[in-house]
Amino acid sequence: MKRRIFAHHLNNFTMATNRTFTMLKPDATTAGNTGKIIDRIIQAGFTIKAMKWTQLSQAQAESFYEVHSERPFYGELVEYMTSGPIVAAILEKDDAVASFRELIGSTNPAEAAPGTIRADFAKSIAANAVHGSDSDENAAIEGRFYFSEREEA
Ligand code: IDP
Ligand code: MG
Repeated sequence: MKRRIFAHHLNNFTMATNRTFTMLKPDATTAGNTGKIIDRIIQAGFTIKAMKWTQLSQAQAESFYEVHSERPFYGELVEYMTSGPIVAAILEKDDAVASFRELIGSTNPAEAAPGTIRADFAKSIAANAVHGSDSDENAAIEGRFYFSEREEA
């Protein structure tokens, strides 16, 4: 019994350090690229733990991007992120945060490496197809913005 409890806690810890959070942004959903991008994510070895198609309200977008509230593009970003549907997902893989940032490429699609999701699907620096968390801590916060523990696979 003790062993089982220990293994359960160890497993949760390991999983928590290997998760990231993504959103497919309105440019990707409205262009019909949702399926293609999800396929790239799966083919790259990520496991989907939770996923939903939804749309951000003004208040939700302001809250999600609170960390960027002092940046000059904040207003534009919030307006853009509320302009259409998004797909939110929690993903799991070894070294998930860094691995996913590599898969999506640089913020500015003009600078994104060939073959990355942003190089192939992004329209502009704001409408850049996908979000990817920048740390384990933010991945957990952002995942909880959309999903309760009960909703995770
Ligand atoms: P990241 O998404 O690559 O982590 P961040 O610097 O965290 O990039 O910026 C968050 C989001 O804000 C970007 O994904 C993009 O949609 C938007 N953004 C970043 N820089 C600019 C800009 O200079 N103009 C307009 N939007 C921007
Ligand atoms: Mg960021």
